[in-house]
Amino acid sequence: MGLSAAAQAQVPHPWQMGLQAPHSSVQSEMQSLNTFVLWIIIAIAAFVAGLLLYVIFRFNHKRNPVPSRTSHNTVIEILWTTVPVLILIVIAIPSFRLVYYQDRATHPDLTVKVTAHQWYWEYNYPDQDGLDFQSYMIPEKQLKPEQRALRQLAVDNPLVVPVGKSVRILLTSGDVLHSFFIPSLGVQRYAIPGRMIETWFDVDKPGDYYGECNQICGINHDGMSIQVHAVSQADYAQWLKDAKARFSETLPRRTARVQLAASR
Ligand SMILES: [Cu+2]
Repeated sequence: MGLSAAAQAQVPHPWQMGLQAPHSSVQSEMQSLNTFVLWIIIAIAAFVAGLLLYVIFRFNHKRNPVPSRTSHNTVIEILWTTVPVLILIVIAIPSFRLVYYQDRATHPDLTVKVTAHQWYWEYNYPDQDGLDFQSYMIPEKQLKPEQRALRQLAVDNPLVVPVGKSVRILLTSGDVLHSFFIPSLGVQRYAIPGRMIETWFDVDKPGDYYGECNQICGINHDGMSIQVHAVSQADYAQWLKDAKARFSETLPRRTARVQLAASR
């Protein structure tokens, strides 16, 4: 599986100020909401700063030696209650819409079960004869020179998905709390032992999209890198064939585990 150079990869950059470029429907929506809320925040901050400056200028001790004794003003009190409520409603409506949009895939094309372990990720394709493999971060010393920018990000076996398809993620943990976090795809969900949490993404372009476990989960928490490798449908079909052969040695072990569990 080729690891693309840092230039095409969705990775964090030094001195990055904004969010990573969006590459899924959910992340595009998240960035629009982020920009929308940012403008509301700028307007409120400017308004409050303007009021403060006006009060400092107009009502200081020199210009206003005898302060007003006003303690109530019904009109102003109604305004400063209703206007913030309206602003919160304006923010809440698109927020809730987005929360439910990213919560579940409405028409998933494929399902990947993701299990977090101390300290690696396990990817399982239940519709592909239970294709199952583990994904470990490549240690810094083993990175090729062109992979320098992928320090703490590149993995040995990426999660491979077809471009443009709705990928349903079923997320759980085999031990402690972890978090499945891929910024450019708008994915961030807890992996909780004993619980199955659903989310989804669709990748818009072929390439590599990097993330990390985002919940302190023990001494090698920093080694739980995530790499999503998005390819065309044809390449995906080819990869499935190769991967089934390559990772087939893990299948008998799994079957043995299931038999062991059943015999107890
Ligand atoms: Cu973790």
